[in-house]
Amino acid sequence: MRAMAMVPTYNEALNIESLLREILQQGPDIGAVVVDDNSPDGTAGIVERLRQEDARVHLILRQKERGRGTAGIVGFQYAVSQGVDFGIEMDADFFHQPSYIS
Ligand SMILES: Nc1nc2c(ncn2[C@@H]2O[C@H](COP(=O)(O)OP(=O)(O)O)[C@@H](O)[C@H]2O)c(=O)[nH]1
Ligand SMILES: [Mg+2]
Repeated sequence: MRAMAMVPTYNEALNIESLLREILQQGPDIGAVVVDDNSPDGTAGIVERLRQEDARVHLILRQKERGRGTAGIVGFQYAVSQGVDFGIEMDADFFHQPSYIS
C-alpha cells in the first residue's frame, strides 16, 4: 500500500525540510507531494533539492495561482494520478504529525 502526504505550502522554508524528512522516515511506501505557490522565501527550491535526493518527493510549483484550497485539489488530483492508496493532507507547520500517517 502506498500513501502520499499532500502538503500545500506558502512561505514554509523554515519547516519544509524537517517535515519532509520526517514523512519519508515513516516507511518506504510513504511519499509526499508539495504544492507551492511560488513562495517568496524559496520553499520550492528546498523541496526541489530534496526531490533530487529522494524520488518519493514530488513538487508542484504554481506560478500564478494562490490559495490553500485550490492547492489541495491539485495536490490530491496528482496523488490519485500516481495511483496511491491513500492521500493525506498535512500542514507544513507540524500541526499534523507524520507519526500518525501509519
Ligand atoms: N499552496 C499554498 N499553501 C498555502 C497557502 N496558504 C497557506 N498554505 C499552507 O497551508 C497549510 C496551512 O496553513 P496555516 O497558515 O498553518 O493555516 P491554519 O493553521 O489553518 O491557520 C500550511 O502548510 C501553509 O503553508 C496558499 O495560498 N497556497
Ligand atoms: Mg497552521
